[in-house]
Amino acid sequence: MTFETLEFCIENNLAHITLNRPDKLNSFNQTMHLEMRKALSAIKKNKAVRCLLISARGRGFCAGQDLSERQFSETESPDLGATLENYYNPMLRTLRSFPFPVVCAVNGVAAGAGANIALACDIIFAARSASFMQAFCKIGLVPDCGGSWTLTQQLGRARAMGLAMLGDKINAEQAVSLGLIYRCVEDDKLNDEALSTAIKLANGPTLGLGLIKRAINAAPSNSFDQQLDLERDLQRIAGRTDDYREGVSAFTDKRKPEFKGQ
Ligand code: LHQ
Repeated sequence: MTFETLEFCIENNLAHITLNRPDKLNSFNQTMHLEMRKALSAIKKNKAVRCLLISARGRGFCAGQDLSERQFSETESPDLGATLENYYNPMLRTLRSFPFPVVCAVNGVAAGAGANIALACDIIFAARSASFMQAFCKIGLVPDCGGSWTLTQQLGRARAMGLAMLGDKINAEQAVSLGLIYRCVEDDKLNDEALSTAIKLANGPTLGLGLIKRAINAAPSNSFDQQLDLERDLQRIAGRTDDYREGVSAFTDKRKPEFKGQ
């Protein structure tokens, strides 16, 4: 599959999408939306995929929606809700519901929708020089792509409100200490670190990893009791996988497990 705004490949159980409009800081224009939809749909259909890595070309990760495509007229106002409904929301729902890990490598500025797409991934690495910015308030908009949810869940009301209303840039180290991302790495190590983690996950106990994702994603809306019940149900499923058997055998035999994702 060849695209104009993305690089896309699936190799050895790992799908890799690279945002590739570096001159416009990888902001989402219509072509990129359509290509992203096609890439995600190809991943959904390919049962061999066990991890997705999202990275980006150039000095930015993604500056959100391409603002140069927004046409204003005297008589009509744009329906941004439709853009969310048709493009961003399906993308975010797909990333959250993939039954395998989604790793993100944030190489530079991640602004607006670009920040919240990154924050919706499962394991987020950022280069030391990267930054995150809820740019929406600067142009009169509301955080989208799940940002109002993610920020509130992860930071609490006061800090979510501050970042969303002031649009301050935070750097990668701050994002780690706030609990927004997993790790900050040196700029020249980012791609290697994210790729080696993605390869490791693509060779991991995929069903179990997918169940971990379900448990952690469900936790914010569950009571402790409900979560205990969910853990019981998911562990029942995990305990019946070949990879659990392999994990225990490898432990007993003192060897490295060879997980098949089954
Ligand atoms: C851009 C963009 C951009 C086009 C940089 N578009 N060209 C959802 C539903 C529907 C519609 C509305 O939106 C949404 C969600 C959203 O994402 S809303 C938020 C949209 N994003 C923004 O408001 C961020 C706008 N960009 C910026 O504030 C800055 O560019 C940041 C802080 C990201 C980076 O600043 P610098 O490092 O100083 O770079 P720069 O501003 O010089 O940008 C480099 C180039 O990229 C430049 O093009 P040029 O041809 O002049 O070199 C920019 O125009 C272009 N670019 N963001 N979103």
